[in-house]
Amino acid sequence: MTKLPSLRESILQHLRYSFGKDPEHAILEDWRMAVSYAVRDRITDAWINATHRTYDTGAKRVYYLSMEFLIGRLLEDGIVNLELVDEARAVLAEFGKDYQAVLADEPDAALGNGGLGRLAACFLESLSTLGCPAHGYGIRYEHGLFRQSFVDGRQVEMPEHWLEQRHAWEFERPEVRYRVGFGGHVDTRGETVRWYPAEEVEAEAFDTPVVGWKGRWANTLRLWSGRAIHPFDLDRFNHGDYAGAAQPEALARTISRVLYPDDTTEQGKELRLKQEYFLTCAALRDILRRFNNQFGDLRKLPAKVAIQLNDTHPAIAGPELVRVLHDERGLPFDDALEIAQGCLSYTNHTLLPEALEAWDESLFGRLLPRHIQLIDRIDATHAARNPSRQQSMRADHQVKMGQLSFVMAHKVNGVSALHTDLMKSTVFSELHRLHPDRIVNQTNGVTPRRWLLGCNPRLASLITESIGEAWVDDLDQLTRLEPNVQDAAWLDRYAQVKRDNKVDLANWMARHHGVHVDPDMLFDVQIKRLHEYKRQHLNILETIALWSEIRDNPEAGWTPRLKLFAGKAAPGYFFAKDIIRLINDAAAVINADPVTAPYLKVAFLPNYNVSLAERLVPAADLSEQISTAGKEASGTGNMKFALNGAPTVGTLDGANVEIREHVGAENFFLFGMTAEEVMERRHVDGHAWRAIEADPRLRRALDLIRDGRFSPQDPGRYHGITGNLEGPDYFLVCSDFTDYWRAQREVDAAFADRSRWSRMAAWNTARSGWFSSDRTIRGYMADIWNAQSLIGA
Ligand code: T68
Repeated sequence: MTKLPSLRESILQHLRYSFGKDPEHAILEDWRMAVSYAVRDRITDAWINATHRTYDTGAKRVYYLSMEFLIGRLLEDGIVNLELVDEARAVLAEFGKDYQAVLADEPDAALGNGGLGRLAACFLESLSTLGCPAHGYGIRYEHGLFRQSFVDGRQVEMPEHWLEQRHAWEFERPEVRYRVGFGGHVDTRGETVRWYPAEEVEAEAFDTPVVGWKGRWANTLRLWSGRAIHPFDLDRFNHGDYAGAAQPEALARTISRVLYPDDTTEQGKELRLKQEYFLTCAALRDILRRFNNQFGDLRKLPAKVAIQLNDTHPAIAGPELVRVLHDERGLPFDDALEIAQGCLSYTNHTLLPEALEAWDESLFGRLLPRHIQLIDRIDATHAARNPSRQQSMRADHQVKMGQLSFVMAHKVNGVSALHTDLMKSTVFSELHRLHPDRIVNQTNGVTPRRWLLGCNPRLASLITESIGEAWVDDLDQLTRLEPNVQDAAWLDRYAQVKRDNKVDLANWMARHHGVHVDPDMLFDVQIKRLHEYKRQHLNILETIALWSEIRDNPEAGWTPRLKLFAGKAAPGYFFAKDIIRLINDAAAVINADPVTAPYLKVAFLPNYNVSLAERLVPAADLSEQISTAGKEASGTGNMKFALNGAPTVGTLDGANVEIREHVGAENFFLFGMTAEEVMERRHVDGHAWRAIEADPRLRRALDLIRDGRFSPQDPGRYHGITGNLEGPDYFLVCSDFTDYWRAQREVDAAFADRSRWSRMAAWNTARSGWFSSDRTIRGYMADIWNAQSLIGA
């Protein structure tokens, strides 16, 4: 390995020789690229070494298949993990460049919708930190999640072009290409079955190295891009059909063009199914090629290869692996099935019936005619071995991907203790009875490098000064802060960190969004995808009720509060978009009210993404985790807030339950029905009306919305929302309102006592170490993958 020059030298060399600029003429983007290349060079050494070690030791590899990797910006990740922050800042300062501005110049790679995609990104970082040989496989979407702006309070979607700016992190691998087929027919001759696809495209690999803490290890994120096998039809061109000549290329590229911006219902779109097969087919070919080169004997596959399915989106991996092993490599079907099951495992992220993937069987059979045959054979084999089985993978003319994933996996996991229990008792109850050892829990986690060290440097410094730096990759060490939490002087410093972070955010909001807020207000934050079950509308109802109460009695000693929202709604999810508009409309009215101005402000920040979360999380006082119990599988934002010292106001849902156990009930504002009570309440006739009748504050808030107080030009604008809440109210907003109001007034009282509040916040930090994704990944390695760390091996 060549010795690299100093970071300063590296940056200047790249500026000159990679970008042809001297420091005087370099623009911000040149600096960003030069710093990125200098950092990348350092990552590349770790990366190539890690690959050698994996080959030399013959270790088992983990493959994480996911339609989404919400990686965000990568430069700061690299700088932080290589401990180059001070050096990079100094070099840039020497040339009059602002470190933060250089970081912020990087496009935010939004190759995901929400929690599922961000979890995949945290997992990759932890896999590298732990030195577990791993690859992430995904799609290199040209357009990530849409860019959101507001026009008259309404969400407007614009395409995201993250690849239009220069991007420093990927290595194109033109030599790594696989053909992926669709459609066509199946030819059966006795035992020999062959699939002849009608259409074929090529998947080309692009690799991004993912470096772990201190650069000890780096793994690969390999993203597939679609291309045509014969990109240009010269014959059509020569006949004057210029547009038609380029058509094969355009069609193939469509496959990796857009991320489906929907985290609720699977649109029955052919293209989505094509994307899923495209990712899976290319990934499996790549995995088998690597395995063949090194090991050869296919029966060893489960000993050397662990394939994790991030939700059912890559579930076609089951039948595809069986197809390759049986149809192409000639293994007996039963052996192929057993080998595939030995490799595969599946993570479930939702119990919402509308989000469980099911494909129309005629579409599925048309696109993947051999796979549907194999699914039937897998289903029949499973039924024959389990005679009491009643459900099937094929029902209602659909292919049920959850059932398929369960049967094809040797382990199936939920993402929080409550969610895993509910999987056993609801959607997978029959399969759980037949395979009682298959479902395991792996409560989600977040990487502390990005979600504390990187995003909250002030708090990170205070922690390191107090207990040393070992916490960064051993987050349980945060409990060593417990004595500090009893110390008034230390708590003052902790409170000062939070205040400084709030001042930064307030300045940024004033500069970029024209929103002016007092940093001494309570910063109450709800940031996540918009969804009825996440109940942003419960929050805005409480805000409107609070506004009315303050107006009634402005001198009652209210705790000043800023209600901050951010999040995107799926473009076709009209109810969620109405909620956004309502929040914006209410904000305009409330923020213009001089009576309530000292006590209440509301802001909805546009275009929520990873970078905005990194800005908001360190500055939050209160974390809103208010989903209808039983609906949020886990949550991961809840963990980021707790770690950064924002106590939760929340229901007993997902990982909130475990957060409350860790930080202590006295440092958590609990409200609302339990998952069991929710199920019972739904059966109470007129539950919404009963709740409204019983609570005049709720009654008044609903009246204000329905009567057009926030939409005077269009009084009926929110009748969809009020009609839903006063009628079916499936997510039980009304039934939980009164208790939510109570919890929020407890928050007011607690916040008014500043030393009490700081103590609660600091307990949250000290007790959140368990929510590191390092802990989660260790769990997967031990309970699911049987994989080992190669650091120090
Ligand atoms: C989230 N799911 C869960 N789905 O809602 C959240 N879905 O509770 C959990 O913490 C997180 O996963 C990680 O486990 C999602 O984010 C999606 O984004 C999605 C995307 C496409 C189709 C279905």
